[in-house]
Amino acid sequence: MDTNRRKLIITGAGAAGASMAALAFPSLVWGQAQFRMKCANIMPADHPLNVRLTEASARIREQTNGQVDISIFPSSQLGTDADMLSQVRAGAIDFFVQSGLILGSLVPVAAINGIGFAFSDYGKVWQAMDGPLGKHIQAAFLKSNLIAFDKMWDNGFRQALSSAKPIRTPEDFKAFKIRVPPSPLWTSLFKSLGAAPVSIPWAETYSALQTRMADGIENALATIYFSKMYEISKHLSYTNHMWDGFWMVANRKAFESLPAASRDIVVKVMNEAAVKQRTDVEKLNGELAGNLGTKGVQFTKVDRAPFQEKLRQAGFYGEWKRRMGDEAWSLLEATTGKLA
Ligand code: X2X
Repeated sequence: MDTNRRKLIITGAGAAGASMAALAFPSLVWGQAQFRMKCANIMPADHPLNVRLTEASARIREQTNGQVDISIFPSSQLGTDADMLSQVRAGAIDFFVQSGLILGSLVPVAAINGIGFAFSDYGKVWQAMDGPLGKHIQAAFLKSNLIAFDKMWDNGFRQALSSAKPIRTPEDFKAFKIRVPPSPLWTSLFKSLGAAPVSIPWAETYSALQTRMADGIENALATIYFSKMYEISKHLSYTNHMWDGFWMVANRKAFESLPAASRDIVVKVMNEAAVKQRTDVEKLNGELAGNLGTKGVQFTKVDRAPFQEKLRQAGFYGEWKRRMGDEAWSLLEATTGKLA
């Protein structure tokens, strides 16, 4: 955490009140968590995101001597993305972990990691997101009273998954009803690729494939695997069209109501967990092809150049440069090289 944010958090008003309450009524809090908090997301419970969050929550309980007890709610248990975003803003939940592109409905610049074909590999991803671009986005979250933790969690490079036929060229996307998450960047990306994107929350995606409301989806291998989307759609094309990761954002007031020492523990443990989760996901995304193959998934390698060219011709990069602003765009291009 940078010094400014640390200062800001340490001077938060709630902390003094909370520890005085503990001093005044020690018997009431003895042996029980003083701070029960909720952390929600849409991902399956056995995805590394939730495995590492659960582990981190236990570690936080231990290191705060039971003071801070964070319950993890996976699998959209507390609602859709839109519901959870309102809840974390209102303080009904304390932490929300979700794709920058979806959080972009509140903090537009948070969607920038999803610019099509921007990142070629993980080295570049973490250079940007752990570096100046990530800092720029954290500052934007703070303006909306959300504290974004330093280390993003990995979802992965996203691939196209189709029910009827493999996607090989941009022409295959013509009139292809691809499910996209609710996010303007996602819709724009697939419109620019010539597809017919339909915006559907993740919790409804499996049934959208079943009922053929969508011809396919796009997501990272690990997410496809843990959500069992391969049961319906079996053609996976390695489009690598975007890198997607999750920000952990906290309701500022709730977070600042923790005593300073506990806040430091939460930040440290969550950041460490995110870094471990990155290794889990990268490994899984590399290994899962074999496993998905045994479940009948067929893999297609694609030439990505014509897809990116199609985006260029559609004016996608120019439009998103305008929408993201020159500062953020140049921080992105400092890592990815020139896009627009
Ligand atoms: O596809 C989604 O909705 C997203 C971004 O939440 C996931 O990757 C599961």
